[in-house]
Amino acid sequence: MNTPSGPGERMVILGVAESDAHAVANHLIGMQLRGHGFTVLNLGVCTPLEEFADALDAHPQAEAVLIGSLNGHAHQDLQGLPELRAAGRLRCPVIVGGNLSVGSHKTEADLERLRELGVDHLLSDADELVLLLDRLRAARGAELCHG
Ligand code: B12
Repeated sequence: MNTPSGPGERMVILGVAESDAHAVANHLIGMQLRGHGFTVLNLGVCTPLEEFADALDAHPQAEAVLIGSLNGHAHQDLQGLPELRAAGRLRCPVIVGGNLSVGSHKTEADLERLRELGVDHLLSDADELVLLLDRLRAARGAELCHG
């Protein structure tokens, strides 16, 4: 879906991490967000981080970049985030969700490693997304009001 968003429209960039071919949640999340009125630029599965950055360069009005990872290799796939951020790219909230490490037992250390790369928000349930996007938008609005 490559329709540019008009004034007042809400847009997000969505995709699945580079090594990851799990497509179902990606499609469901896209549908869910469109149902809430978002314009969704869905880059689909196996998307290198650089392509998320290119998409944000092309659509700087996007509110967030949403990256799914199910195969357990989120940390490896997001290794390039500090370098892109240091180059001034991917400067919007990066939200990562799914099954974020290998194995069924997830530890706080697994999540902390992702935060250390610069991931802004970690979610395990896509149902939390709209609430988070609304919260981020409200916080941005408040920042603008207070200069
Ligand atoms: C279907 C499936 C496949 C299919 C995918 C087909 C396709 N085109 O999508 C195939 C067979 C290709 C596959 C391959 C593999 N898979 Co697979 N797969 C599954 C399976 C059975 C279902 C996934 C699914 O579609 N669920 C339905 C969706 C709706 O649910 P979900 O993905 O959990 O998403 C929810 C949340 O995670 C979250 N979420 C997901 N994405 C995002 C994104 C954002 C931004 C947010 C906020 C939230 C969010 O919200 C969703 C709704 O609540 C799961 C096991 C399971 N029962 O979950 C394993 C599973 C994900 N696969 C797994 C593995 C290991 C693999 C392989 C490595 C296996 C192999 N050795 O080859 C490969 C990896 C391929 C690759 N390069 O990624 C593991 C991952 C284990 C881990 N992380 O530790 C799982 C958990 C199975 C298991 N128990 O071991 N897989």
